[in-house]
Amino acid sequence: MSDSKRAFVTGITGQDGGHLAELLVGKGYEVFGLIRGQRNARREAFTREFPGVTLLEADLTDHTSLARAIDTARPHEIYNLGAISHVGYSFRNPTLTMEVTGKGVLNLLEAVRSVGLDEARIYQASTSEMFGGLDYNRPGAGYNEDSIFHPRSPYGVAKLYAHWIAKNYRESYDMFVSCGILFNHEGERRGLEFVTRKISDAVARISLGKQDTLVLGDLWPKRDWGYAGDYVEGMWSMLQHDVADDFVLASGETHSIEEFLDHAFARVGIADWAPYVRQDPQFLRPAEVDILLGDPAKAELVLGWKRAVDFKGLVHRMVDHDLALQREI
Ligand code: NAP
Ligand code: F7E
Repeated sequence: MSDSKRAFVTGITGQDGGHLAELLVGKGYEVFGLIRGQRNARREAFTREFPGVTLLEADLTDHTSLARAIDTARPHEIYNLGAISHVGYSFRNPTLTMEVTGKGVLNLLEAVRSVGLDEARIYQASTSEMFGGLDYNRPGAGYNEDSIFHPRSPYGVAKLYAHWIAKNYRESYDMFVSCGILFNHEGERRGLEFVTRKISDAVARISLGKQDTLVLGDLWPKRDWGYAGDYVEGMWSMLQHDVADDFVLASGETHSIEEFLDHAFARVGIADWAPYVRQDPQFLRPAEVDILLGDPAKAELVLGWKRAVDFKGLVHRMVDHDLALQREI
């Protein structure tokens, strides 16, 4: 085993996992990542991009596999990013969501204890979806670490269980478990099932004549959107801090999907996007989170965290990336 710091990352094949792997490898960590399934379609691309990262087979629903992977890596830091993370999917698969996104965290914490690694520092990926976006909470001010939770989806409820069990293990067993309550963060690694990447991909295709229409659900919900590369810096900072704690990472601005469409289409020279966008009830959710706005003051003050990419810069970055990608294909 090398002398460098070791990190174990669940969800390493996802959006944040890619950004975090890049960050940790750049900092000289020996990085281990969880890969699930007997033939994971993302393994090949991941290994090509990160040949130095060791992938260990496990699943958040399988305590034994987690314990084995953690015992192999013996990490100083564990980042738990693995989850069923799509809100719409969680309504259609609520039990699976609770098993992976909720109970998976308990499995991980118990696996850490069972291999005697209680001193490892753990990051838990909590979410603004735990707040639920109802305006009775902190009207106009933005949610912070003390705001009231009222999740509006099976995903949000599972994440709230995960958040509380993480805090409970911090308090009960004196484990270093920090929860990052992150608002939406996006970028070129974002899955096509999320609205921002769905838009940037479609805008690129439409501008190149490869697609006619973009079909979406509601356009009025507002989100506090930032760039994922900035947010993984915050995750790392949380584990370097003296004490385990909870931190909100957010941009402090909220924008509607319509505004995202404005900037995305304008980037390719289309001023009026209405003729290209159609709405379909299949993308509506049984309960919607109307508006999310975060207050990152604590992370800025205590961790010195600050986002670098603003909303317009984020949209442009995603559209430019997808344009380049579509031109190659
Ligand atoms: P993502 O792209 O959807 O990645 C999810 C990851 O979880 C994938 O690597 C996936 O592996 C893995 N996973 C799914 N089921 C698993 C299981 N049973 N066992 C082990 N791993 C499993 O998500 P993301 O956007 O990177 O988000 C990272 C984390 O932050 C998630 O926990 C998410 O809920 C949370 N979060 C995200 C945001 C955001 O705006 N992005 C905001 C707040 C919180 P496969 O590749 O094998 O499917
Ligand atoms: O939806 C609306 C949809 O799926 C954003 C996850 O990373 O951030 C993410 O959750 C909004 C919602 O992200 C479509 O109804 C309209 O109002 O991109 P999304 P999300 O639900 O905010 C949080 C913080 C997380 O923690 C989650 O893991 O866009 N919307 N039309 C649509 N959404 C999708 N996906 N597809 C549409 O066609």
